[in-house]
Amino acid sequence: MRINSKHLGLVTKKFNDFFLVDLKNQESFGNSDRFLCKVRKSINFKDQLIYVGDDVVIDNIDSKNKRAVITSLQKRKNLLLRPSVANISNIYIMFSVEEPELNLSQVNRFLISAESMGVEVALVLTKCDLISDKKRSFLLDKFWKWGYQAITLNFQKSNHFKNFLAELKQKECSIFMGPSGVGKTTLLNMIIPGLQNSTAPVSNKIKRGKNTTRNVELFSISNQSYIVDTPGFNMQPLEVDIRVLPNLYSEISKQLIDEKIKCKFRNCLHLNDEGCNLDKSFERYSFYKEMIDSSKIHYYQIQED
Ligand SMILES: Nc1nc2c(ncn2[C@@H]2O[C@H](COP(=O)(O)OP(=O)(O)OP(=O)(O)O)[C@@H](O)[C@H]2O)c(=O)[nH]1
Ligand SMILES: [Mg+2]
Ligand SMILES: [Zn+2]
Repeated sequence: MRINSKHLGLVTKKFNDFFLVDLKNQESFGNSDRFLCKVRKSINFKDQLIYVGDDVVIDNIDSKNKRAVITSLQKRKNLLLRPSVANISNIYIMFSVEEPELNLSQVNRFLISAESMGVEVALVLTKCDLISDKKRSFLLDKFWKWGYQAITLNFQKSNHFKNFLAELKQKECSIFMGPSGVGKTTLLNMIIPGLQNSTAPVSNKIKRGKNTTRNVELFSISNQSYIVDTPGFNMQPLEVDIRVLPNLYSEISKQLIDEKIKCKFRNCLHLNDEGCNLDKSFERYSFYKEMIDSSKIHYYQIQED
């Protein structure tokens, strides 16, 4: 795509001061449309850094050596932190049902942290070959109650991957996030023909992943669809304001919005608050409480008019 005779590109990888940029909309500059770029020295992006997923304008295109310079950064829709990725449309939280074993509190933290981004969030359960059909149904039912229709995968069943790929092709830019060793890169290798990124078995002793993927990288799966693979990390730091926390739990927001339940205080945290009318008999309530309790923000109640 040309903007004032310059070219619009997408940052797919970042290392030190260099960026790999794919030309958008398939303008052909030889056999590959990927350029190694630096940012033009005279440009000051007002201290804004450039991240994977950013749209940029490139100039000084050297099609023989595949080099170019980034001259400006386009406005971004959103920026995910840890890992830093821009312009995400869908977050896929990935967890294995075994090896490493499922930790529900950790699943919840990843989901809530993703929900705070304001984009579509989905849950993917991998390694379903390691559990019985009965256990799989049990988990599907559990997460349904949490508000998620989980996608279940099993690398012995290729039809699971085909269906999932068809879904991903409907999305603009999907990111795979979850702990190390759950199979994020394995999935990517299965859905992108020819890609053979490194994967590694979980360690025998502690049944944890080995942090195999080290970089954030964006891959094209069709003209308009991309997937981002990320390094796995086990603790998801939660940087969510507790005042918005209730809205991120579907079990709570359903009651407050759909069922029009009202508590005495407008900003009720639904703990032991006076006049709280929330039905707290849902499974994730203990996780919700833990999150609020661990937050250090001081909070004052405002009486409902
Ligand atoms: N049994 C079983 N093993 C799987 C499945 N998917 C992936 N694995 C295995 O799980 C291990 C870890 O997979 P990776 O793809 O490296 O995991 P990752 O999430 O990318 O891990 P990091 O890059 O460290 O974050 C590999 O040995 C895979 O072969 C599955 O469906 N079933
Ligand atoms: Mg990986
Ligand atoms: Zn309440």
